[in-house]
Amino acid sequence: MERTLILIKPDGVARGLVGQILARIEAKGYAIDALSLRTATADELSAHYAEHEGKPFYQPLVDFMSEGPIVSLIASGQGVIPGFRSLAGATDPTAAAPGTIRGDLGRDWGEKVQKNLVHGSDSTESAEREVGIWFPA
Ligand code: IDP
Repeated sequence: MERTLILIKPDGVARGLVGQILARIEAKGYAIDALSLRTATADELSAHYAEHEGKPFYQPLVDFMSEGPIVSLIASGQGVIPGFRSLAGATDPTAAAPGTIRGDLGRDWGEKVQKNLVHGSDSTESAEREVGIWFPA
């Protein structure tokens, strides 16, 4: 069964949106197979965002992701990788379409980083790599 790695970022947890976001994932028909709430370690974040290292928003992104607890979860179901990215909406919450998590619930962005509530893996390879980072067991 296809699976993906989803993060509810510190802005989503701080704003009390965990329940609403999980409800959207479940309402779409995806199963939640593992779930954890805790503050990410520096190693987890540098591994997770390795592809962005060197970009101007990299350090602000890592700082933002360290601001508070995050929810990491594995969701599964047919087409869950593109399906969750479609539920999440465009990276910029202002541009994200209404009906999506970012479009309906997101608004704020940092000076240097998009505070856009959620992350979802973008391919099978990313999903397996990211599951290994967040759920090493
Ligand atoms: P995605 O989360 O929509 O897949 P990615 O390109 O993987 O977007 O970027 C990872 C995260 O880095 C984004 O969710 C966002 O928080 C931040 N980000 C990406 N591009 C920019 C940018 O151009 N400016 C500021 N923040 C960005």
